[in-house]
Amino acid sequence: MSKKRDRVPKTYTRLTHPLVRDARDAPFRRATWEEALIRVAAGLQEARGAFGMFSCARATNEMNYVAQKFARVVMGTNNVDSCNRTCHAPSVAGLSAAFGSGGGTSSYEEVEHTDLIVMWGSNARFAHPIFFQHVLRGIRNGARMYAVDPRRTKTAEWAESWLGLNVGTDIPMAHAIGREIIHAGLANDSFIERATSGFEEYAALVEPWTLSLAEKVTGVPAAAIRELAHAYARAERAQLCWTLGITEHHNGTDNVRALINLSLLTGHVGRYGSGLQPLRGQNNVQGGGDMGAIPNRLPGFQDILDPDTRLKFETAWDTVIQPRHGLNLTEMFEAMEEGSLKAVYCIGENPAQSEADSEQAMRRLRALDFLVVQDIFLTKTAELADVVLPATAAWAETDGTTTNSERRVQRVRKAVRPPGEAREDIDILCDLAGRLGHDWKYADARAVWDELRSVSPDHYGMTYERLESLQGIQWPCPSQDRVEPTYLHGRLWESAPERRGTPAPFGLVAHDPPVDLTDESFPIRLTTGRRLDSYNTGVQSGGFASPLRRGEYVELCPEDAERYGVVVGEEVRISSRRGVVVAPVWVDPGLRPGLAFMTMHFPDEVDTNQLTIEANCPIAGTAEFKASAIRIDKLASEVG
Ligand SMILES: Nc1nc2c(c(=O)[nH]1)N[C@H]1C(S)=C(S)[C@@H](COP(=O)(O)OP(=O)(O)OC[C@H]3O[C@@H](n4cnc5c(=O)[nH]c(N)nc54)[C@H](O)[C@@H]3O)O[C@H]1N2
Ligand SMILES: Nc1nc2c(c(=O)[nH]1)N[C@H]1C(S)=C(S)[C@@H](COP(=O)(O)OP(=O)(O)OC[C@H]3O[C@@H](n4cnc5c(=O)[nH]c(N)nc54)[C@H](O)[C@@H]3O)O[C@H]1N2
Ligand SMILES: [Mo]
Repeated sequence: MSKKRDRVPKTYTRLTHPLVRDARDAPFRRATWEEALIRVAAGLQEARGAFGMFSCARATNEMNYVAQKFARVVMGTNNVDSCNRTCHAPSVAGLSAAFGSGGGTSSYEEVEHTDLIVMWGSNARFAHPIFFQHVLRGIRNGARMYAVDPRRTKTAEWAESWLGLNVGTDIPMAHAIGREIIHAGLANDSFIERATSGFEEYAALVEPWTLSLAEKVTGVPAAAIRELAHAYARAERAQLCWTLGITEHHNGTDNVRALINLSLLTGHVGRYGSGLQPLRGQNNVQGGGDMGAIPNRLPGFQDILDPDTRLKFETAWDTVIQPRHGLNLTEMFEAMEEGSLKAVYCIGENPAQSEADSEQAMRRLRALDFLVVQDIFLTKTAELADVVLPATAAWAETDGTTTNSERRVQRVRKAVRPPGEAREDIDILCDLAGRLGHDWKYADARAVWDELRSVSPDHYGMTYERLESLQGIQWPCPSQDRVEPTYLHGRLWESAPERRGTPAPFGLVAHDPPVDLTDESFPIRLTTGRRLDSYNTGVQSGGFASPLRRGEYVELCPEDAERYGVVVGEEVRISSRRGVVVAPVWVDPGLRPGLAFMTMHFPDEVDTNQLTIEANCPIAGTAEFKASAIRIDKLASEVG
């Protein structure tokens, strides 16, 4: 066995005191909080009009509420966003376009009481293990499961049928399923008639997508596509779950719309056990968006373009809110390139390693006039900063709430004393707000939450007492004396048209293959994602050896390993049109010829994002992490 299998990934040291540098190239030195915050206040003061904030999807709702308020009130900008941009922004955009609200429609328990579970572009066994326990219970209760994923993942191993499609062919797959449902007479005509719009156009759009054409494009046998179509349409109740295999594409929002169409066609939405579940990424990425740490929405997912909504917040916050969308994370990086964004306040994000085309991202971060990073570890992004502020870890050292993928708000509590001089994110933000002329006093997290409740009708009914006694509450929760159904959009099933509300439109979306084309020079399709044993850029999960984790490898199917003459553990050079990395080979029979897989978990050892392409979904701003074109070369042949 190769020694490399025992590599221990980089250990990050916990930040315990502020760091500053005296010149751009000077090393960090320890500073007092007073000195560090004076510097940050000066840097931000200078950056008015050219400022952006990255907020932390691992931190609490309360912290995200204060962070977006800081951007909007103290800095006068809507340029505030988070890693939601790199993962589920297309889900939020697609669901909002169809139903007017961006949340997943069902609750976890519903997969236990459903007849069919479709896991589409989602490796929940690895990435959502708690949710997957509910899935397993559903299967035990008799539900059938289908997996649609280019790789035969651990999730797919539990499925009745695995549809191993080519990367980036989800729209052809969905359209062929839609066409088959229509042609087989399995569409839910009465639901379509009452609750949707645009069916005729949709039927015409999918008409060319015969099963045999779909087989050609997706690589999945026609019979398997037909079987899924019939199973989904015939099921009494069905849950369609998707994640990044759908969203991390240059047309991620279109992909999401194509899946939503299937629920509209069959009526699998708005009922207990039937719905749509985009399983969100980081523990509080749902909450971060709900709290307004996104450029187009105020807290409670309220529309920033609506004058009455703005007025409500302007009154509550005694400020003027810019009547336009701010820049999202992707656009902020573009604005850095143009020079119109000069300062960034980065809280609990590591974009130097998590952005697609990381060389480019690092170059842009380096070119900023002022970068302040507030984190619990000295990340690669923090290494580029002018000032580094040590925060407490939300999940064990802070009081507050977080919101999971089923929209459930739950309490988190301070259980551990933070190290050194680390301070809570909210405390740091309020201190800075004070230095910049805004006297914010919150006695505790609950005071922040109560302010949020006063401006967000969907959260109004969730007092801390109720959150504690009910062990979490799902939004919407407008009333203090009842809880709403566990699923959304029941209105679509109302018989009275006025109670049914706006019909949900079919999304008229067309197939558009990945941007980074494979050709003779770059013949292999690389898709990237996750493993059970590691977390994102590895900052929080690095530093320990485990028999479970293997460090970074480029995974190939056995046939390709043989074709390239490489064996497990052998280091190879992996090149894309953007960069080159070296990593050892792993052989995974769950892959298919022409398809390789790498993670994003060990960027200090192998920076996978040097290979990925910054081809962004124009609606959501999410990059095509799931499809780049690469070449693999033996290292030995180079030398020889
Ligand atoms: N253990 C662990 N859990 C995590 C994380 C972690 O780092 N480690 N990160 C969290 C975060 S931030 C997120 S966003 C979630 C992500 O959770 P997931 O989205 O489930 O994770 P990924 O592995 O990125 O991608 C899911 C699947 O998409 C498939 N895929 C790739 N291309 C395509 C395609 O074109 N079509 C289809 N249909 N499928 C495709 C991949 O083969 C992969 O199995 O996980 C969260 N949970
Ligand atoms: N190749 C490839 N790249 C990807 C993806 C992919 O599938 N493939 N997926 C993308 C996705 S879905 C995501 S979400 C991003 C993740 O991208 P990032 O969010 O940039 O990466 P993380 O490693 O999760 O960084 C989280 C940071 O938050 C800090 N932190 C944790 N808790 C707290 C807290 O309470 N307070 C503060 N202040 N800091 C805290 C951690 O120390 C860490 O530095 O990566 C994206 N990049
Ligand atoms: Mo994510």
